[in-house]
Amino acid sequence: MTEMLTATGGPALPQSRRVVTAIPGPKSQALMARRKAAVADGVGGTMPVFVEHAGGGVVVDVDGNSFIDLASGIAVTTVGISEPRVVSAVQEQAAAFTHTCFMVVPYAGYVEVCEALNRLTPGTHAKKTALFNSGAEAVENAVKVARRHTRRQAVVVFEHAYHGRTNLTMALTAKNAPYKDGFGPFAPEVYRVQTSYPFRDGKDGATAAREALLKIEKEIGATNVAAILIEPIMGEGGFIVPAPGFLPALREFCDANGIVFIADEVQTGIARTGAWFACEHEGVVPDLITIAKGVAGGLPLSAVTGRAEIMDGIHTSGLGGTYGGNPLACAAALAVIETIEADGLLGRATEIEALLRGRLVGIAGEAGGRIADIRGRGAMIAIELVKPGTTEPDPQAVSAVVAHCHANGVLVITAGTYGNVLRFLPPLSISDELLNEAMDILGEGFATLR
Ligand code: PLZ
Repeated sequence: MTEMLTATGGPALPQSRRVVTAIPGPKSQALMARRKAAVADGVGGTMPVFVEHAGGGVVVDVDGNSFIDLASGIAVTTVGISEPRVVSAVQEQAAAFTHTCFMVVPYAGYVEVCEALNRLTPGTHAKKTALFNSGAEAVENAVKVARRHTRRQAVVVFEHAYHGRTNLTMALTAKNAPYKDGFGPFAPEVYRVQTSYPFRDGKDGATAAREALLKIEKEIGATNVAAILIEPIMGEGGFIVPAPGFLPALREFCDANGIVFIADEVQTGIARTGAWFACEHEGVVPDLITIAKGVAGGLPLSAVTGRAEIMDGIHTSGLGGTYGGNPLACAAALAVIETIEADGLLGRATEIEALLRGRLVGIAGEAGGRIADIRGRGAMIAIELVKPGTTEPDPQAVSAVVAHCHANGVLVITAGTYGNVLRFLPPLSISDELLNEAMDILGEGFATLR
C-alpha cells in the first residue's frame, strides 16, 4: 500500500475496503430520515450513506464503512478527493480572499487558469477562455458564442447526448426521464441527429457520419447551423465511443460550412481518458471546448476555451456571472493541473484502462452473455448489459449488480439511455489493489445473477 500524506502532513485515510455495519448503518439511516424531511424529493440519490471523509481511492461513511470509489463524484475528483495540493491551495486562497467577482476586481488566478487551458486544449491556434461555474453553464455560453459568431441559430446535437439541466441544456439533452419530463417548453432551434453507436448500429464511422450529415443538410440546411455540439464520448448516454472517423467527418463538415464545432468535454476532459481531452484520440481540434468537472478537484468551475477570433466575437460584458472563475475554484484548478503534470496522471489513466479491461473481459466470460460490450477510454470504462443471447437492454441486472456492490463496499454508478450501463470512473489516485478488489466484488455481483 502506498503511504499517503494529508495536506497538513498527518496520516491519510487507510486505503482499504471495510464494511462494519449493514448498509446504510445507523448514523446514515438517521441522516437519511432528516434528508427525507428537509431536502426536496426531486434531488436524486445513489447511495443511502452519508460521507465523513474521503481521499485516495476510498469514501468513508459516518458509520465507518469504507467504500472503494469507482465514481469520483461523477468524474470530478480525477486527482482524488481532497488531493493534498488542492487542499493547501484552497486553504491558502480562502485565507487571502474568497471572492471579489472577477468582473469587479480581477485576480491573477483566473488569468492563470485561462492561460493553462489555452495551452492544454488541442490545436496551436490562438485561444481565449472564459470561466463559469457548472458544466451546463459552460455549454450555454459556448452556444451563445457560436450563435453570435455565425449569426445563425440552429444547434445540432445527437441521440444519447447529455449536456445539462438548465432550459437550453435540457433541450440539448436527449433523454426524457429524469432530466426533462414535464419541464418544457424547451428552447427552440435545437435539432437532434443520430450518433455513432457501434454496439447498436454496427456502422463504421464514415457511414454513420454520412447519414447524420445528410439529415442535417436535408432537414436543417447547413447554412442555418451555428454549431454542432458533441461529447467525444457520450457520458451519461453510456460511454458510447463513436466509431473511428465519425468525429473527423463532423469536423470536416463544420469546416466546409462555416459551422462552429463544439466538443463538450465536461465529463471526458482533464486526463480522464488518458489524454488531456478525449477528442485528441481522434486527432480532432474543436473550435470551442466546454470543460468542467475534473478541472477543479471538486470545486465548482467550468470553462469555454476556443479560437480567439470566435471567443472575441462577443461584445464587452456579453459574458459573465457573479461567481464564474471563483478564486477558490481557480486555486484548486491550478493545483489539479500541476498534480496531473507532476504525477504523470495521463499515463495512470491508461494503466487503469488496461487493468479494468482485463478484469472486465474475465468477468464477462463468466457472466453468461450478460455483458455485451466493454467500452470507453482511460479511467472512463463501461459495460453494457443485455438479456443473454439478445441485444435487449437489461436494467434489472444492472440494479442487482449495483446493489451487491453497494452492500459490499464498492461505489459504482450507472448510465445509458436504457439504464443498462454500469460505468467506472475511479479517481486516478486509486491503487491497483483497490481496483482489483472492486472487480472481485463486481464479479461476485454477476455470480449472484445466475
Ligand atoms: N455535459 C458531457 O456529463 C454533467 C450529470 C449529473 P453540470 N454530467 C453529470 C446529473 O444527473 O445532473 C454534464 C456532462 C456533460 C454537461 C454536463 C452538465 O454539467 O456541472 O452538471 O451542469
